[in-house]
Amino acid sequence: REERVKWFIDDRFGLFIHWGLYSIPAKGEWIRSNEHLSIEDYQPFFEEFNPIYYNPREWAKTAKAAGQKYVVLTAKHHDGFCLFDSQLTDYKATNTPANRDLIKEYVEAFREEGLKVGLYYSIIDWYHTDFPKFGDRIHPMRGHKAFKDEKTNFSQYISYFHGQVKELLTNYGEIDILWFDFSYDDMTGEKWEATKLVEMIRSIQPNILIDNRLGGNIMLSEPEIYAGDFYSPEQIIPVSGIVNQSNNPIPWEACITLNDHWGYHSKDLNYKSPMQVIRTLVECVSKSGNLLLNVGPNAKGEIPEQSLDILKEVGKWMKQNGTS
Ligand code: FUL
Repeated sequence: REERVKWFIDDRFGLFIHWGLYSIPAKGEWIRSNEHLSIEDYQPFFEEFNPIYYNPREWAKTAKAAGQKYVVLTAKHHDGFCLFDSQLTDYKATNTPANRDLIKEYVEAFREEGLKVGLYYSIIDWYHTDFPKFGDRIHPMRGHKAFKDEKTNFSQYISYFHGQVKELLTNYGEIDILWFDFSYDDMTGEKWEATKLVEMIRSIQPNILIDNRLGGNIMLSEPEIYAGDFYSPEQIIPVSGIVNQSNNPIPWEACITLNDHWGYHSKDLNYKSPMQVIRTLVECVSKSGNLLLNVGPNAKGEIPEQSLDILKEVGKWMKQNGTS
């Protein structure tokens, strides 16, 4: 792991991008779960998805100017919609009015700007028929009587999940980070066949970094193989860095939003000030951690103006005070 994480520890600052069908209703990426929307309720957004201003080159330039060195984009979030041209589902950008593989353009654009490229992949899937619904804690159809006696074949979901990860690792050249999200309740790493998954990942791309969320988010006690390369505190900065059981520091990356949502939310104007963001970055770095700072582009593919303004200010500060 030590060799693998070298660049990551050195780079320290990345851009997180949450973007998908949920950008259209503009109430954050959990809308289906929060409002108990069925697949049918959500379908109009699939039919409407047409990000005419999607220009990942612009995004990449923005990130670079802010002093960010790497990026992570939601290839698939919990709603199950894929920004990439998967052969394993029809629920993908190529079948919407967008009509193309948005991940391909993204990977090429950021690589061209010299940034390391990561993909977020949701383990949770609210679209797949074989993902448990009725008894689940967060599924949009939890407790819904129509699903009470539904039989799901979880192993089919696992092959789908592993199969999609394989596609992401074989169709877009070298990927630097796989950011899985997330395990809960009894959804431990073994439930996802995480050991097998990680072996497959490493056999295709041995240098890729994997976050710690395959295994119930408990890096310190999971078996080494899928414990992950870095810890991923969310919306918080650990009080004094993070150590493992033998008291050695382990790599970590705080992921933090600019307002109070990950996915685009048109009414959430509770943006942090550039000063707060700079302080957050400094605090992470001073505690030997990274900062993955989030933006949520809108349905047309534009990063909100307020986020761009913050990133610009951070960039100015980085130019004066950063190391490169
Ligand atoms: C969480 C997810 O449920 C959120 O939607 C977001 O992606 C965040 C980074 O991780 O666990």
